[in-house]
Amino acid sequence: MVEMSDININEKPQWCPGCGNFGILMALKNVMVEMNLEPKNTVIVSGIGCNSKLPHYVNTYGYEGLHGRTLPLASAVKIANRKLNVIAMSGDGDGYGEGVQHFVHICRRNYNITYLVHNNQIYGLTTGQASPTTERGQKTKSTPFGVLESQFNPLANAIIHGATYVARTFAGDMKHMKEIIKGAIEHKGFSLVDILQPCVTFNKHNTYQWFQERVYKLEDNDYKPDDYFKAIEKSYEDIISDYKKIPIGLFYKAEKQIYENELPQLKEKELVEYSEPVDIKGLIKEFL
Ligand SMILES: Cc1ncc(C[n+]2csc(CCOP(=O)(O)OP(=O)(O)O)c2C)c(N)n1
Repeated sequence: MVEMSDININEKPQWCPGCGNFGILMALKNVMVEMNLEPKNTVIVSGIGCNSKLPHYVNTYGYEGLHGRTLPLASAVKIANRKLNVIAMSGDGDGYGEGVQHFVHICRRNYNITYLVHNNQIYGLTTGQASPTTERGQKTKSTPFGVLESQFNPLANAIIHGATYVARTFAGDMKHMKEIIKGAIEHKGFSLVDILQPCVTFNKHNTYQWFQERVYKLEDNDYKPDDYFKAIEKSYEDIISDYKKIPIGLFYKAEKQIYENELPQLKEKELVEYSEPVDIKGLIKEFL
């Protein structure tokens, strides 16, 4: 049985006091214990950003990659060894800005990967520039006269491009976060969990109180996550209501073929189980 002491690590998080990342870290660790996810079989892959330091604070395998390249790395890990639990994480900048092209195509492929996006509606690590999910009109360091673009809708994009578990939760609600993350890890296919996360230092607009006054749970409203078009429509409620209502919960869930299970090269065994060393020189020669 996995105990909390197995996944705790003697490393103090470098986040600002009150940062939503603390809650996300705690929720993930609790889920790992509840689901008995063994650290030796779990890899947390991240990009660059405040959020992306999280793999340093859990005793699993971890890989902090390049900015925006979280998903290609996570998919490479999955293809190398499907037996691993692969949890990828990004910020809204990393995932929906620099990494958006990967996001689209990884949704299409439907890898069995859990993707947690710490959506604080700002570039945190670089101290407060607008991100793709910053509200239109909001003044930030990079938009002193207000954001001119309309907001990126991560949930609609995930559904349209083929993700099979699409959910949103809130870093101020530990119970909800745990349930949604647990469902995402249990799900067989690509799951996006967009986590609304206050950045207490660089986003003074989307505060804990601001969210608490607006979020409501889909599951309390008889919502069923099995209707593709209804899910897309629901994912626009925050934008359409001018942020008076922000639904959280499971928007969409479906079953679909998993990309890595259809690769003919992996029919017999995992890539890491092939014992023959790769002939690098021969391979290079072949391509020259
Ligand atoms: C290719 C590249 N472009 C830009 C940067 C600078 N940079 C580092 S972190 C970051 C933004 C991080 O914001 P987000 O992904 O939202 O994560 P947060 O820090 O808010 O958790 C940027 C632009 C970089 N490291 N690499």
